[in-house]
Amino acid sequence: MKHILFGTAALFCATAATAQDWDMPTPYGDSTFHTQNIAQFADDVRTATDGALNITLHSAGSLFPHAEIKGAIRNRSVPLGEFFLSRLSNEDLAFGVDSQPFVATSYEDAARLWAAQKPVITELLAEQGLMPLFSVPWPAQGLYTNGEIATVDDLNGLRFRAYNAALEEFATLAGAAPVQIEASNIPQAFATGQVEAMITSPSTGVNSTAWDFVTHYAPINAWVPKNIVVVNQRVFDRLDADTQTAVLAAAEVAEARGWDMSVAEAESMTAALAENGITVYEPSETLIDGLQGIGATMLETWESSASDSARKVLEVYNN
Ligand code: PCA
Repeated sequence: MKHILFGTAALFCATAATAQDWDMPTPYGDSTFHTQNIAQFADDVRTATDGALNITLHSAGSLFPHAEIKGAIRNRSVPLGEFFLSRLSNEDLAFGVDSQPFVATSYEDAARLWAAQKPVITELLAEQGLMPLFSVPWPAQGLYTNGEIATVDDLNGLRFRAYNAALEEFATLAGAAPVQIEASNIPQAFATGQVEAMITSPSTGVNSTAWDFVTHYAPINAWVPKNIVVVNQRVFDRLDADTQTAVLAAAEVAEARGWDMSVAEAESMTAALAENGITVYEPSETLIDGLQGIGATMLETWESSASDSARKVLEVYNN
């Protein structure tokens, strides 16, 4: 007994001496599958390192607002965090290719696009002392409105919720009036009349109880945008080799699990929208033609200002 107690104490001391606590900010709420996947990632790291690396999640922008998460990792306020990858398109359009309408619209496309994008953005992030750990897509983006939308003209004048520059441009070209709103603030933005339509995934529709404020959903599957989890390179380099290996292994597992979760949600969350009373309808050819036309216009603008890095992503993807 004495021996066992002594052993436990020694183990405790060894762990306590090297144990590290990492705070991890994320933008989305606890019911979001991305957050759940990251919670599992944190558990996996804790288990694999026998508690030597303890990651504490701070979801829904509770530690840092979404817009500040990348900067907080960069200046080492936190070692790692999650954000919506295409938010960085203002730094380089390479970050935003996944949010260009009708470039990659299926999981298969999205996987090929990520394969093309990953080496390029890894290099860009390295210039800022950041390293990607894993990236997971949202289900393809669909259209939420009150009443059915038959043509692009029906979007004219609608106050439209947006979450990045590309969606803002898309809404504007459709004649709508975009307003930037974080996912956690969607219900309030609709309740107060700040917005009356949106494009997002079935997951975010369900997580924000869209049936409380819209009647119709069309799976226009316009793009498949991703979240990314990024770690500060210097902080990572200071981990011992075993812990580094454990983090990278858990990240690889989290990326595969996250893509599977996303695929499952595309179906189950669309069904949940219908179960909760939303009319899910197939978009008309006229509507899709019109929206694809906007996508083509956006791609022209994109090409006129894209960096060599951004061009390379699209080139590799298209070949
Ligand atoms: N949900 C997030 C990003 C894309 C998505 O499906 C949002 O609406 O903010």
